[in-house]
Amino acid sequence: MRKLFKNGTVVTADSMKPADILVEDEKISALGENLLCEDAEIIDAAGMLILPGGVDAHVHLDLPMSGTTSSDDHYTGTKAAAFGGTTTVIDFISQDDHDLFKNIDAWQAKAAKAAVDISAHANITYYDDKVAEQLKDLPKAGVTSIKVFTAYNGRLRLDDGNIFKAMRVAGNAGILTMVHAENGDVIEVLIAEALQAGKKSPIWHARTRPGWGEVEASLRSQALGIMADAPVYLVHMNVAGEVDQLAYTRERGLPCMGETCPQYLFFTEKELERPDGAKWICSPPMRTEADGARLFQGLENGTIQVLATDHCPFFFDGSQPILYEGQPVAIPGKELGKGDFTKIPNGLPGIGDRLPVFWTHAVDKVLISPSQFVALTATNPAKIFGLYPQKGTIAVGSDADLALWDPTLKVDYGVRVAQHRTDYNLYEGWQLKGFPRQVFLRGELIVKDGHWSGRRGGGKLLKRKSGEIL
Ligand code: DUC
Ligand code: ZN
Ligand code: ZN
Repeated sequence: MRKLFKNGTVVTADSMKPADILVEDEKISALGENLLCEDAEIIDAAGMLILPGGVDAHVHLDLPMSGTTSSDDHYTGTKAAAFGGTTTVIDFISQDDHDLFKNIDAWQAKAAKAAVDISAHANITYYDDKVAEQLKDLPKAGVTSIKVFTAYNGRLRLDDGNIFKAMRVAGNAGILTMVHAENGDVIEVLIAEALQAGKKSPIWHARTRPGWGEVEASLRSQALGIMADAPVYLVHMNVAGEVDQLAYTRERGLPCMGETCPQYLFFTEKELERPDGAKWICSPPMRTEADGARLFQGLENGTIQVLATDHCPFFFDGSQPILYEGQPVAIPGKELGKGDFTKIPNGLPGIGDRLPVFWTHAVDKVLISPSQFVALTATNPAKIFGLYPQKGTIAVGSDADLALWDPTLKVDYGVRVAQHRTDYNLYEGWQLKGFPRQVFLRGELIVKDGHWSGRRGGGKLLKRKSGEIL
């Protein structure tokens, strides 16, 4: 199979210039002006920017929570990703069994139906000497990142001593430690008090998870990493003070990095006061406009390296079916927490929204350059998580994951356009400008003008090497 992309403008993290792209056997085999290849299928990309397929470093597919399961599985979620121009995602492997390798096997069985390329981080939510032994061997299975939690007491949280120990083993083994940084103890106290006082509406989700807990826990977890001689990556940064803490370590040349997600840039906790506020419940919660502005600035000035999604959708009303691929589907969702915010499944759709929403509000508004956009949404996550240069760029030898991006295309966005398997979209009624017209996964056309030609199981399970510190 040979394809020649003619007349497009190729955007990478370093440059933006007219170039043709020749694709052979899933890879980019030549890149340059006026390429010729007699037997190649010609794809005319005139007027298009050609971006590397997006890399979403933080998604939750088929995740059990609050008595239900997140409504996108490894097929539907990756298909939705593709519609938004993302061709690689990194999911999480729960530590359901203490045995890390059994968990990887179980995850691979579920991920085999992915429609774009996929890998996973390993959650470490239980730690002992046996786990430590296995942890250092995770890279042999292509897993080079773990996630630990400073919140969710009695469930997912490790104490600081065990986080420190896990980071030390991880650092020695070339594994990056990602941290969910909130103050678990304070959250437990505040939730108990709120429930006792009958304060159960969605806004109390935010009020019981104060931002100062993240400021404190983000510095604490970076400090643990520094003491353990291990790099740290802060996930879903959502508060200005966290950006300050990350800037503090980075200014000192320490190996700390971070990510934020569109929901923290474009919404505030005020959404939780709406009658349908449950739609915006995720952990950590959204904060204020000033926090969003500081996060945006962190992306602009390089303090924050990655824009991911934390995609973890639930139906708003899972008693009412939607039509998905022509079939009625209803999955219990946010309604489970009617009358008690602690029972609302935490999480939001976003995997397909990320690129067009951020393009509209960052690149089209000339706040972020197209190359910076590519860096934040594809190249940096590929580098940090050990997928570069196979993923995250357009270069000879890279996988031919390409989004033909029309920067002039206006789309009235919402649940009808987004392909997530859920009944709502956070950006309902938003007018977006800049959207992918065609998406290719390793040279295969999988989306064209809103039509799906990808396959269940068409994605590859990716083994990752140790990543880079950016
Ligand atoms: N936060 C969520 O809101 N959902 C899934 C996991 C997480 O960290
Ligand atoms: Zn988290
Ligand atoms: Zn998450």
